[in-house]
Amino acid sequence: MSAVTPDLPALAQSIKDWGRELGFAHVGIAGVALGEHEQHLERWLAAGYHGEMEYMGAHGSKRSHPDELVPGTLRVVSLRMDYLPGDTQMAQRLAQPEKAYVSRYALGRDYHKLIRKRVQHLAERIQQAIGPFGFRAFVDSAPVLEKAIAQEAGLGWIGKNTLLLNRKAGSYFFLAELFVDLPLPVDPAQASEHCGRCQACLDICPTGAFVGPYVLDARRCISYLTIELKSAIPVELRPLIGNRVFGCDDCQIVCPWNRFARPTGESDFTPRHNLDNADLAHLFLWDEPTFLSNTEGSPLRRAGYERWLRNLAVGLGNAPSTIPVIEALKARQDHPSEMVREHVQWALARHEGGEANGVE
Ligand code: B12
Ligand code: SF4
Ligand code: SF4
Repeated sequence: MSAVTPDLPALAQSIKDWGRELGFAHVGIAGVALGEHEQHLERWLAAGYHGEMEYMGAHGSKRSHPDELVPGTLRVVSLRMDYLPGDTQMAQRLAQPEKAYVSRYALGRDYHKLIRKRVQHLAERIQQAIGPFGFRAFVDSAPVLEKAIAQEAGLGWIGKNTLLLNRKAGSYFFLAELFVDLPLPVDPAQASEHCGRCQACLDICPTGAFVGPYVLDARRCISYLTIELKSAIPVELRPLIGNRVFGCDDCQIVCPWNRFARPTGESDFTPRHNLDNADLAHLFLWDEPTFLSNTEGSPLRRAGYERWLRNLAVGLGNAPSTIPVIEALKARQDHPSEMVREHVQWALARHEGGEANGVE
């Protein structure tokens, strides 16, 4: 707690103003009690829906108790930053099976460092105003129930697609938090939800990953399969993945609230290397040094080269049987990775057997 006793309501307002100056679209303040979300998390873990993401269950009750993760925490400042870089023709790319679809959050610079730095700046501004106080900044990677906190802070509601939605901004944004030991006034939690009778996200999911509204079996989600899963992609799911090679946006594209999504003001999220309009075959021919240099500071690095090729091989297996597609696959038939070779074999077999999309 700070040495000076600050005017807490005025400080809360300043934190919101500074947050907006630092590029956040919305800032709210929550307490540390996350209520029923803890049980939802426990049930989800007990069902095994987290698959290989062992980190999701690895921190005991800290994930649902911010004050156990960082003792002394009294409030959590929740922040969101839009990431959609203008019109990237999502539906058009998904309808072009020879193109690679990279999910729209991953086209530009990795958000983790960028956002954590901004949250850190926010903490420094608070410190300038009130003197030393206890804080920790988080974005995505820590054991924090970010969407539950955001809902508590009034930033939106958790929709049936399990993402945080906002009536004025849809869902194409990142979440981040500043844990503080200051007893700031809290914002009203978002009490209403606005999905109503809609269930477009549940119906559109290409792999049928939703067990029901608000419950996702991550093991079937394309985002998990292409980014988190380290081993081979289950054969029965490969044809359903289409041309999605890194993440998936379908349950957001279809969401009516995303008509209100706003383009990001961050130039760092602008697509790099034509990733919003690249051919699968072209990306598959990047060698490892090219992959490493083209993905420097990008979220794509998380997959690593081997999994990148694995994902592209699946996309190519689902692409039309054209000469560039077949040639690209053949060029990687002898790749040193057993996993890559197996996915390439699968893809070539689809073309030989005439099972792939739009065989000529
Ligand atoms: C693990 C994880 C994943 C996993 C699992 C997703 C998931 N739904 O849990 C995978 C790899 C599949 C994934 C995918 C994506 N992710 Co992700 N992911 C996370 C992470 C690290 C943890 C999420 C979590 O806590 N899951 C635990 C389960 C239990 O939570 P849940 O499914 O959301 O369930 C909640 C509610 O639905 C509700 N609930 C559960 N069951 C029930 C039952 C009933 C009856 C009711 C009423 C409610 C209810 O309570 C639960 C707890 O709050 C967060 C970052 C973080 N630290 O929070 C990012 C995060 C959620 N991901 C994010 C993004 C952007 C994505 C993708 C869009 C990326 C992409 N384009 O490919 C996809 C979207 C897929 C989807 N529909 O969720 C953003 C979401 C921003 C937003 N607007 O909400 C986050 C917040 C990262 C960030 N800092 O910005 N992700
Ligand atoms: S991201 Fe794609 S695969 Fe995952 S739940 Fe949403 S629509 Fe389904
Ligand atoms: S698509 Fe419909 S049901 Fe799904 S999150 Fe959006 S509004 Fe809710």
